[in-house]
Amino acid sequence: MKIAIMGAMPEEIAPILEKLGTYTTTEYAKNKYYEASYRGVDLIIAYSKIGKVFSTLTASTMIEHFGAEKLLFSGVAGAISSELRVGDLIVATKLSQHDLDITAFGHPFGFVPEGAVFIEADTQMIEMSKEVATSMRKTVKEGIIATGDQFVANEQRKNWIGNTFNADALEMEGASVAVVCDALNIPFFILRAISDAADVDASFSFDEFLESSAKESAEFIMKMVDKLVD
Ligand code: 3QA
Repeated sequence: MKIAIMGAMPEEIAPILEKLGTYTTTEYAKNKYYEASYRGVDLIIAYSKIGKVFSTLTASTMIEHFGAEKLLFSGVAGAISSELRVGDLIVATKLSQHDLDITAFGHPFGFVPEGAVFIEADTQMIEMSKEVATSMRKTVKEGIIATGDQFVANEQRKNWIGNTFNADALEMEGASVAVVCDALNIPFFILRAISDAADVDASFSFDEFLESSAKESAEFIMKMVDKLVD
């Protein structure tokens, strides 16, 4: 079994590489891929760089080139739901691209022909995450994640995304990874820890909490891997 663990930024996978200690590094398609053996399973780990295009490339590479059979994403997100505070975890039930817009032709936001507004994550791993949360004595919210090529630092834009997609959190990679995994039939799990509220203070909050929130997410992801191995 080969499991992919991806993030977008170095900080999002650093705690995972640190925990593993030893791994090999391979350069491919202008990125670095880290391979390790962990409790009898093969792991392929990478950060994609920011945004939908780079995350599409990395997810595709992990699956098609490195042979990943499941994909877990670990990272941070901006909160939309007022229930979510910095450090809180959210598991995506489904994801949508908030910046995909051919509404001029009467289509809904997030839709293109032969696509779908929402892509659903693997229900088995979502179920598993509930057990992991219980064992870690953590509360994890399940919700909708909206993805776009924008760092949202604007109450109006955030509320529009929240209302249009019923989204609870937003980020810049989840939905593109979801599209890849759905197309290639690879079960995927997207976890994010809140770093900011996507409002006027977002960039400051992000800078302050990126590392600690990324660590929260990474710790949970490794417990998910443990559960998958058990
Ligand atoms: C932001 C990261 C990108 O990979 C998406 C973090 C957290 N808060 C967000 C928000 N809007 C959109 N996405 C997010 N990630 C990249 S910009 C900062 C780059 O560092 C999730 C996310 N409010 C700059 C260093 O020069």
